[in-house]
Amino acid sequence: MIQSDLDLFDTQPQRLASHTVLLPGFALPVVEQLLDGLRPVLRAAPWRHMQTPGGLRMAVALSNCGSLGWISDDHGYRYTPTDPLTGKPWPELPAALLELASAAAAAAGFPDFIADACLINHYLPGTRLSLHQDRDERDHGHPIVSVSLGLPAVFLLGGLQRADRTRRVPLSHGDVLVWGGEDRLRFHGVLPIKPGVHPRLGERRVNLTLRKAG
Ligand code: MD6
Ligand code: FE
Repeated sequence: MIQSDLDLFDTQPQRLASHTVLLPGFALPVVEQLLDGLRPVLRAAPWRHMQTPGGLRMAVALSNCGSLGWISDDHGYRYTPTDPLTGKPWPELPAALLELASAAAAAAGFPDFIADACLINHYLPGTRLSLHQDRDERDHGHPIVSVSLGLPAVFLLGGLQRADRTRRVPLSHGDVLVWGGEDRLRFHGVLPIKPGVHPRLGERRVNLTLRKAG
């Protein structure tokens, strides 16, 4: 059907739940600026696999920028002002990323969002992210803005209970997902990334989640 083919290229915001909005391709116009901003961040705070509190190695590699960064170790999950790997403050949030996050949040109905933390996740083909809630931020009244780059992913959008059914949301390069309000503590995860080569990022998916953590 022609209509469903066209849906693939739909760039209209899609409301997935009362306070969850998918903005297809919203980041595409600034992708090169984002990558330019991320390069020095990742030189200063390189990708690493953190340990879960249970002692397992996370499959996703991560880094952070902003005044706070999310970490996991045997003491638990939390935000820290410094990178445990270098002992230095996390690199600054690139301006293009900060501006994109506020613009996306506003487009999704959260007009006053100013991020102070960005968690940067790196997925190779086969990497998944198990169902979790994001609850380490101080005030859950602020939304989260999630930017997808590189290989496509299937995002699992669950409910407020772990056992609630999940909805599969395809996320492509340049898509931005915003959620907050009563959806802020929904369980969510990412299915194993399918093998592939993205023309700009190669064999990887990079996800940026911008938060007001402090
Ligand atoms: C990811 N994202 O898409 C992982 N969390 O790679 C998340 O865990 C996430 O996309 C909170 C809000 C939006 C997200
Ligand atoms: Fe999350």
